[in-house]
Amino acid sequence: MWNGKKVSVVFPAYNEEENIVQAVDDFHATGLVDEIIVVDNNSKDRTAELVRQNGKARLVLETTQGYGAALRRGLREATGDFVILSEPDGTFLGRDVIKLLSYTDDFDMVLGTRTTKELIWEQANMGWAIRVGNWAVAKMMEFLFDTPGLTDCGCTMRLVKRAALERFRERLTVNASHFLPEMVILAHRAGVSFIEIPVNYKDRRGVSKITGRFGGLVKTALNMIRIILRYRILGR
Ligand SMILES: Nc1nc2c(ncn2[C@@H]2O[C@H](COP(=O)(O)OP(=O)(O)OP(=O)(O)O)[C@@H](O)[C@H]2O)c(=O)[nH]1
Ligand SMILES: [Mg+2]
Repeated sequence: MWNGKKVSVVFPAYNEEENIVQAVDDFHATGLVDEIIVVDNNSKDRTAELVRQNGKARLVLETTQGYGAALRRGLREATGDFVILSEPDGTFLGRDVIKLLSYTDDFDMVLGTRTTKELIWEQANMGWAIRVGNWAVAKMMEFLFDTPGLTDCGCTMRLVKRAALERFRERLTVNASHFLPEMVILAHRAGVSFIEIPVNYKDRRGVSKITGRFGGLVKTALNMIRIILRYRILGR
């Protein structure tokens, strides 16, 4: 609970058996989280079984494959007044939840940014190319849509108030890994106020599925640029 309001966390999970239980426990350890939704996305490992055993998160199965599909499902399932997106792969810290929540008096949406060098842990997958790429795509969005300052287009860790989410949730379309920019564009267009704040970013445990591979990184970046231009030019 935060100021008497319910806090939900959404974890998209595809083959996260190495991390899932620890992530659920870490976010619950804040004492602020009321509900954790693990969206299992056709995992072939023991992710679902471990969530059931652990018993501290609600397990939802999403069969449409993809990071965006899993997050969209989680956004529909969450019942809290504050909905926080994160990843159960060991890269984000549960305690950063308090940073996101502490901005909710002033903003409808609070986006994490992984650009503060002091908060990027050793071995984190945040080399020069990824950092600059995320920054460049974020700036492109900022200038083309005249949004508040943006420095990281690829940070899953973020909070949105449910009332604000409901103003644009049904318009979300992206099921693949370039989901995040569309969320920002649609939120901005719906008049949702937001700010970016620094969060910690750690090294991943387990197998990386998107930006850990060069091909995945380039594909995601190109798809992000394409959707930003499409919204700018065609408006949809
Ligand atoms: N790639 C991918 N990830 C999914 C899918 N469904 C859910 N996820 C989850 O989405 C999150 C993002 O995937 P990651 O592999 O962490 O990709 P990343 O965050 O870009 O890169 P690293 O954290 O450095 O590996 C993880 O929590 C995955 O478990 C899916 O179909 N594909
Ligand atoms: Mg990750």
